[in-house]
Amino acid sequence: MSQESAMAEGGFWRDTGRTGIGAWIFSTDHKRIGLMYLYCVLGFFLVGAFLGLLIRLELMAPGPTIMTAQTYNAMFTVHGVVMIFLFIIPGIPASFGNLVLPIQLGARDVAFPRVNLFSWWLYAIGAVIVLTSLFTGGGAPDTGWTFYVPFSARTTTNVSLAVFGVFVLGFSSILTGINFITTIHRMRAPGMTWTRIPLFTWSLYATAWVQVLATPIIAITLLLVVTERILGLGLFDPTRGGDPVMYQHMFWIYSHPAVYIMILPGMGVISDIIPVFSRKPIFGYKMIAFSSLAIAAAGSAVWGHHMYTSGMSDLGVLVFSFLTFIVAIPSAIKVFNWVSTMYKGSISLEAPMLFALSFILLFSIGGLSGLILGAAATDIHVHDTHFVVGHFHYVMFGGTGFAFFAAAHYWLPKYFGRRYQEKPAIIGWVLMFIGFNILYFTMQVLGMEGMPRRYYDYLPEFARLNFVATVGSWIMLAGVAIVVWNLWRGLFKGEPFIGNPWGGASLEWSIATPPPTENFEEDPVVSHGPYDFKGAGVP
Ligand code: HEM
Ligand SMILES: [Cu+2]
Repeated sequence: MSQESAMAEGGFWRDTGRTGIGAWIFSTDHKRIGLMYLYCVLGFFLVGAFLGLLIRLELMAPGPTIMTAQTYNAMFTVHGVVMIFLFIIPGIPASFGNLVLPIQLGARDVAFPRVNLFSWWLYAIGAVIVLTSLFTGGGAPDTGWTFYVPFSARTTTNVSLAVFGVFVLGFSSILTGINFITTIHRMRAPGMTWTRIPLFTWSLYATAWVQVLATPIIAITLLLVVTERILGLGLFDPTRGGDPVMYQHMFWIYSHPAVYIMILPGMGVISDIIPVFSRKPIFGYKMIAFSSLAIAAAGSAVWGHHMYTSGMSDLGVLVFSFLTFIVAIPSAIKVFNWVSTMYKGSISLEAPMLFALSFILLFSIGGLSGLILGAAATDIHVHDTHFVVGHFHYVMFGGTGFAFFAAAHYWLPKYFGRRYQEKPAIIGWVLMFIGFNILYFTMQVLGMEGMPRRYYDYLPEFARLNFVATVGSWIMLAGVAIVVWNLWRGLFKGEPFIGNPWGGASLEWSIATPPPTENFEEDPVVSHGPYDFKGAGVP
């Protein structure tokens, strides 16, 4: 079928069978499931961003401004829980992973399409439970997203229901991981050798192992918090012989690897975009693929760097600090290879590339501030200050968040058959980028000057920079609003997007736009690598 006739037929949008909403929430088509995830995670991102705006408004000036201290505690907790568990962990793998991975492998769907649909249902149910916890019981949880004991065992807010929701979300994540691992092992088209797998899919492979191996630990940990609250088991409660530091170990044994669930898929997006918009094969393909696995493996052994000040032996601190520095090596390899790919390339600065370039810069700033935190001596100075908040926003939002929007501009036109307008995309990106740096760089300075995190109020000497940070949040969110609105309008009403306008060489660019229900008219036989533009016949 030619590109034009696929467009006329509407590809997978025009599925036979069910109609209406049933055609979506009961569909096992990976593309529909990917889009359902996308709408959900984007919705939660906007909710979380709105809460973030309110937190910054409260902190705009010293003293109480727009909310009480208790509301403030609930605000930053819910902001964190929504952003971490509902947006950034499932964000790229569940939405773009589902949309793109099977096609990049030359498969008609994932290995277990029904399990895939079940994962989405678990995600939706988990999300509903988490949201219900805000309005029922003793009110929205106020513990921070880390649910640290002993406070989380004692507070009368609705912690039990919230962590139960997170527990359900964990199963969704594990099942997606199992599905992707199996798909990558078993469903590759003839000729799709391991070294011809596009790097986005490679990054999802590494991510999936972390999802499968680490997520059960948080599930158990959160169940223990519930038993602690309901049965008073005393595992973590020192007055009953328990150990609160044990909770922190269990929490971070999952939650540090989880930061790699968040960032690896983002790095995969960047690895796919940079070569296409530089018109050059990726530099060091094998090193990038291998470094994903190295990050996943080494990153699972560094959890203790969150606990330098919680009480452990000096030797323990030394070992965790050493291991933390090792993780920086494969991350730096990736940055080096992206930059080398661009060297002497023919770079075109369209929206996906602008988001990808800003990813590299912002992620690098975040990673370098991670080294300051990873060195125990400097960490003791900035631990639990706004420096940490700045650090993880640089990696999570500057990294994964920008990669999410890079992916949206890069791949979504392929699925919708229409594209956004370039100019508003660029204006939105500029505002996001400027506002972002005003907001989070200021936080890092505030942290170094000693402003603690999660406090309702602060000393007058921090007033000016807090004001600056709040203004930054407005600029950034104005940018986000323009970007989202432009994407939304463009994908439903924009000009047609047909063929292979970016000039990609991986398989998703070889099929019709929008893709047909079964992805491929005929089973593909792969004869070239994902960045072999000549082999793919791209000029
Ligand atoms: C790869 C992406 C990364 C993400 C998504 C990430 C995310 C985070 C988050 C969410 C926290 C705060 C946890 C809390 O609420 O207490 C944090 C803290 C920390 N991060 Fe990262 N991080 C990343 C990379 C790194 C790197 C590369 C390093 C070091 C080389 C690092 C070192 C640290 C340390 C030591 C802390 C603890 C700081 C403290 O509480 O005093 N991180 N990170
Ligand atoms: Cu960590």
